[in-house]
Amino acid sequence: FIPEPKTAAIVGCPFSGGQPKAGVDEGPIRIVEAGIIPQLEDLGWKVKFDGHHEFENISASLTSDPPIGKLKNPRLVSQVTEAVAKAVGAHAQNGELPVTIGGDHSLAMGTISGTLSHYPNACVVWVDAHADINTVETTDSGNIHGMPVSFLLGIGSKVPEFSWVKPLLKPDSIVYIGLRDVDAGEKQILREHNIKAFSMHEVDRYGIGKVVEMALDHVNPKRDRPIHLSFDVDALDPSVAPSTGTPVRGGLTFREGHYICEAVYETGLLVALDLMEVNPSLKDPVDVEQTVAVGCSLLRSALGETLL
Ligand code: 6HN
Ligand code: MN
Ligand code: MN
Ligand code: MN
Repeated sequence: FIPEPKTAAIVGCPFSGGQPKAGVDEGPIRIVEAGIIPQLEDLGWKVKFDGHHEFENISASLTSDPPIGKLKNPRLVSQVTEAVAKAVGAHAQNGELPVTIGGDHSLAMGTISGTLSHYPNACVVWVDAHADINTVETTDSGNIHGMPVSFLLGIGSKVPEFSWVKPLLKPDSIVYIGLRDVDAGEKQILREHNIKAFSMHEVDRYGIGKVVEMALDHVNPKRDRPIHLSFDVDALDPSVAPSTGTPVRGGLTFREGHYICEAVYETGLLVALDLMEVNPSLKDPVDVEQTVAVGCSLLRSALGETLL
């Protein structure tokens, strides 16, 4: 039984601690200012939004947060993502569809944990230029936004500070679309755990329609599992979404990105949605506005906006 939530709960997460560039915390603020709430209401959703989450009390409580191994801001990221997991889990429990707006992609450690707490059988469609699956051992940058998937899978050395993250995600329950900048250690992990990934090479070869069909056939062959869609805006080509922290050329077109969202919505199985890594401080105002607008339109597509 898959409930069909008619209420979307916006979980605004102004958080940048999973990576070093300031400004990604402004992403959710700009997307709400751009009118995402009335836009979703126009699609027929009841939208709940009680203000952006405030993580200041968490940062304030941490007098110091030195690296653990290479990991930067580990206590901050752990406590923030745990709070997000609780918020997302509670919205799911209420029969609402949590729409988490980031903020950096470390937040998905929280959102997906929250989804799995209520829908243990959920699968994840992860749309990104990057695999975000580095472990404590493989990370080069130490930026935790490049690591959430490994924590969710429970691979790599355990960090006691992250003991709240339960390894509830199975390697056959996540599928990637859009990859094109995957670290050597990450490629090895993908191979070792047989994790299905459709890179830009496959998007070129088969076309986005076929890729989404194959991706869903992999994680959701009977189309009976709830779907969590985690969309990193850097999956899109930088010409489409320029204002993001780790842009990589050769990305999804505007339509390819929207097609993924539309096709996931069409399954009727979407139970949680993330839009991450919009950073309104990295480009000139025109490029920033374009990136914020494309963020809004991806969210609308995932929540049922149709072309006809
Ligand atoms: N993102 N693989 C690189 C790293 O630092 O581990 C890049 C990660 C990017 C993360 O875009 O969400
Ligand atoms: Mn809330
Ligand atoms: Mn990402
Ligand atoms: Mn990315």
